[in-house]
Amino acid sequence: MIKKNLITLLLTGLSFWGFSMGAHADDGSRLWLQQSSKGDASIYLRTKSTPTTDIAVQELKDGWNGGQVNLEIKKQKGMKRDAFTISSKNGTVTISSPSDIGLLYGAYKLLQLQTVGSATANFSITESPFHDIRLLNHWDNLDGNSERGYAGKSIFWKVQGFPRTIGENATADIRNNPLNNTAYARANASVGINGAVLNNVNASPKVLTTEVLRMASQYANVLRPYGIRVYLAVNFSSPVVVGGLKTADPMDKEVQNWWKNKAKEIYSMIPDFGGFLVKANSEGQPGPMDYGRTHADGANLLARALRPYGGIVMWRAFINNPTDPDRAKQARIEFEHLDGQFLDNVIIQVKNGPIDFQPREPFNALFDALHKTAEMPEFQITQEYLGQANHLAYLGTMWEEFFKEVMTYANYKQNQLRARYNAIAGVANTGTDADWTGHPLAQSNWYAFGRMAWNPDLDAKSIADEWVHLTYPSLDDKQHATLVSMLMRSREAVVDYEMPIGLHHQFGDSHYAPGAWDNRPIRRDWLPVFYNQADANGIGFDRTKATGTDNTSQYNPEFGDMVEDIRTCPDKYLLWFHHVSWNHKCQTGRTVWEELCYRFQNGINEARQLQRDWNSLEGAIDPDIFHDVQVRLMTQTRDAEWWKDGCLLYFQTLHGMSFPDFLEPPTHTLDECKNSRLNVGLYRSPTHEELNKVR
Ligand code: BDP
Repeated sequence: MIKKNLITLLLTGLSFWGFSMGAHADDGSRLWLQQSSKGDASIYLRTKSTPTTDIAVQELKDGWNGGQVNLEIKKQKGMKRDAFTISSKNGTVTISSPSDIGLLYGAYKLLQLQTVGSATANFSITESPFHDIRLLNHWDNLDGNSERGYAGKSIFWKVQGFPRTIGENATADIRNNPLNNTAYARANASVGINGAVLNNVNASPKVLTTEVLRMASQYANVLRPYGIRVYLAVNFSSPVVVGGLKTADPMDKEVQNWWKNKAKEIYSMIPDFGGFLVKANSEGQPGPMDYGRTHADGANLLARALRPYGGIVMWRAFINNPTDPDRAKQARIEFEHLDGQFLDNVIIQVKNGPIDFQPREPFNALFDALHKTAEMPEFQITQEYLGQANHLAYLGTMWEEFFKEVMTYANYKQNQLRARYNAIAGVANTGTDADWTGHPLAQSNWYAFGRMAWNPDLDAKSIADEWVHLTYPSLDDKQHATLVSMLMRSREAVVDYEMPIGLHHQFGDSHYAPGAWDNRPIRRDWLPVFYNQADANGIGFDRTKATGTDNTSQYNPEFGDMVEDIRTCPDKYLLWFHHVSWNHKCQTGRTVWEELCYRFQNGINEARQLQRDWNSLEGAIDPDIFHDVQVRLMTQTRDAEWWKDGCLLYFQTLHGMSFPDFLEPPTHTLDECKNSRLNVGLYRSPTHEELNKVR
């Protein structure tokens, strides 16, 4: 008995020790911001100091291992405010920029070059952002939850903090720890992100109460020196719910005054407030159409209120109340005819693809449909449809594909440059988990978003390479290459087992597990069977002009004609644009049925390869992080197997063909797949609170 207790005690002690030591060693919370300085650099500020230059100087003191660095403000004609030059001559480095924030960006860049190994004695670089407004959208609710957040709770709003203690007791402490305020701001500034929408697009009207605005202003104070502006998502009914008015009709004088006064109040608290993000008349949210008005009437109402202060309105084009039988056409149908009616401080915010953040989508046909209205892409950094925080899916490759497509087929750059405001947004994957993003390797997506928002010409591989250098600087060359290659292959693996050859939206309820058979009596266009259109003869959603919904002619002919013609439509979009027979020959020479089997199997093989690759890094990565990722990769492989069995067994019930020899026989029955509840008990890493308790 005594012996047993002793052993238990020992074991508890050991695991406690092991856990806290491990967590202390590296819990992932430092992100890509590793510090390495010997602390003897000479940093000279050749300009008046500001809170922002103070940070730049401090970052260099903490991190720079070379000799002297000079920081100087230099206005140059045609140079953007955020741009900077770094030049190093015989080891003396000068960072110059037209603004203090440009100096801070330059300082972070210099430190990154040092870690990557390219801050040599003589070099010179100039960097200038392509997008002027580079935003994170946090889908965080005031009650502390985060919509489609898989990394714990909201980093901004406390679970218990709203509405109970809001007001006098409210503190704006990001992640309950004042030190972490700067971690969030530093991480963003280090990749050039310069704005944050602090709350969910499904916005609570309470966001515009004075109490919440006061909290937002505290965040603004913390973020301002890092060049980050605060924005809020607002509910179109706010004048009714918060203001007590009878209507929110944009043509009503009282409503107009209410927004004007609200803007005045906001700017008295947050002088550099960025503006509003609005989801209107979509998925049950109120909007101008409730009053027989248009999107332009609604957006302009808010734009007029913010205009005197330089604020913008980001009006979302994700209108998920389809009037057309094909949801992919909706955004363009809703907005094209309104071109020219929006004020120039309105930007239409468009999801990259026309359906909803699937692992692969062609670009939304609304890009390039508006010629007098600004548009901005919305990416989803949080992996709602890509295995959430369980699967590895580096999204740099997806965004690179998007930029290539819109630059080739939709005049992306020209359109951005002609607009008064040139912006881009990403739905954040941050939460209260110790490592911020749930999956430790999903930090790469936050990083990649910032880098591509700055420079959409960057390739995903070089960003992955940078991120691995910065986050795991102690890997040797071979290990480094292994991790970069894992990132680079990861998203295609997810595509293979979740949406091979353009088959899309096959998700069950939680947007996690397969649901290809799902045919419940709910809205048709929410159901997998609607998107797969599978029966005994064939599969795929016909969006052609010839026989389908004619989504293809919404595109510029160069792209539209290519995907319309089944001979030139790339396999990756085959079932997105075409309904084909199971025996149709793909470009690979395999039939559609064989190709689907081949892709699902490949997805599984790739997931297993990710496991093997990761295992080869054991000992080179902090043990806690190593173990954390190892468990998630195991889950990913398990899920890939369920996806294959679920989808293929279901399709087989329709056509009765046998499985090709190369396919591993199923290990689950279709009934098991239907009841798999894969999303229950998702693995997640400990939150800050839990870690603190253990400590
Ligand atoms: C869908 C999400 C939902 C969001 C919606 C949106 O499932 O949670 O509210 O998009 O973007 O992808 O508004």
